[in-house]
Amino acid sequence: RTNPSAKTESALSPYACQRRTTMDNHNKIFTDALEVLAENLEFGGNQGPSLAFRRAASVLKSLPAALKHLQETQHLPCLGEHSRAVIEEIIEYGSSSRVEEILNDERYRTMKLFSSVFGVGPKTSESWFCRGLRSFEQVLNEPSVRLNRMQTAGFLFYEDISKPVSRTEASALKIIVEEAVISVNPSATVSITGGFRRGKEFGHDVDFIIKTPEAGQEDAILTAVIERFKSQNILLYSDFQESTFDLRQLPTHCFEAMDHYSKCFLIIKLKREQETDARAGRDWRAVRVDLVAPPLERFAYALLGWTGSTLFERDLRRFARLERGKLLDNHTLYDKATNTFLPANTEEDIFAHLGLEYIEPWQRNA
Ligand code: TTP
Ligand code: MN
Ligand code: MN
Ligand code: MN
Repeated sequence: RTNPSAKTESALSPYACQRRTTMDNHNKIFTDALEVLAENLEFGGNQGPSLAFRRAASVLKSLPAALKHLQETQHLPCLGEHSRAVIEEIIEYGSSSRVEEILNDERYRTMKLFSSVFGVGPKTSESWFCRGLRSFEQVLNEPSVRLNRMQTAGFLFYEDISKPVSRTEASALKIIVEEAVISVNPSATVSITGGFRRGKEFGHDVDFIIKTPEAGQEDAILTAVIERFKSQNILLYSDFQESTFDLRQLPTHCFEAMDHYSKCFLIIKLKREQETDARAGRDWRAVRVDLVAPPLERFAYALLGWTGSTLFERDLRRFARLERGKLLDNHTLYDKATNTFLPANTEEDIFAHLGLEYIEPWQRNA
């Protein structure tokens, strides 16, 4: 009963970057519920409380088996009173009354619907909801609503881009992106990053990172790739953001900040392999694609940052700052004790600088 090794054996780190979390989630019934609670709080602008539910869900995702009894959560980190009550109710009754209530809530449902549109975030969704709008039809017929270019594309291609992208489609896109990149610069390479690099079977988009050996070519290569897609008549939407990268900059303290690399958010026509959409009279579907092109010496930091998951990234930075006195972001790793930047050629180098065991991309689904 007082096995001294039992405690260390079951000790799970409160940091996602010290846990191995594969796609094999044995506690989906609990994590789905906790994530609905988190999302509902985010829709109300309550990021802090929502993070508690996100962390609780993440801990459960890393467990080797399904929870059967509440006592099993006793020694787990990041599980607060609220999360435990939700888990207990689900163990006992199969669902959480609070979660069911949220899923039927008009505000939650409308916010969920509106923010599913490319270019529409929680702020825009909220403002539409507050104006009494409840459906896409009402939004599109409301004279006071002014859609920006991204949102216009989001509605135009909604049916296609709200459908998950498969791994097969991601591989087909990789060939298209690779062909375009190599035609512009034969020594550049393309790697898949984001959710597909973590082993996901489906994604909301496909993320690619481009490695260019020549310094300062990052903006030029992306503009040339975009031009090539245009000339191939497969470009449906493009938002190119040129590099604002400054080598002297210290890592940002704010996680949400976008990075400064040259990047573009695209909607691409992807040819369908077999059946053609007879009704729509077209043999392609629209797919969201993100491209990022960091300078060569920043590749490892950018790859690590773009691989995700969001919670894994958040905890890497938090761990670096609180446990190691180092600042990490998508561009660099800075040691506050010695006032030096720590160089890295690979992701392994960054984990080593932080004194962390290496976590493979498919183990970062925190
Ligand atoms: P997403 O493509 O949003 O998410 P995902 O690939 O994990 O999941 P999904 O299957 O739904 O597409 O983002 C991928 C990673 O890119 C995420 O960890 C955040 C990161 N990212 C940055 O680091 N900087 C940026 O400027 C942007 C746009 C994304
Ligand atoms: Mn398993
Ligand atoms: Mn993605
Ligand atoms: Mn993306």
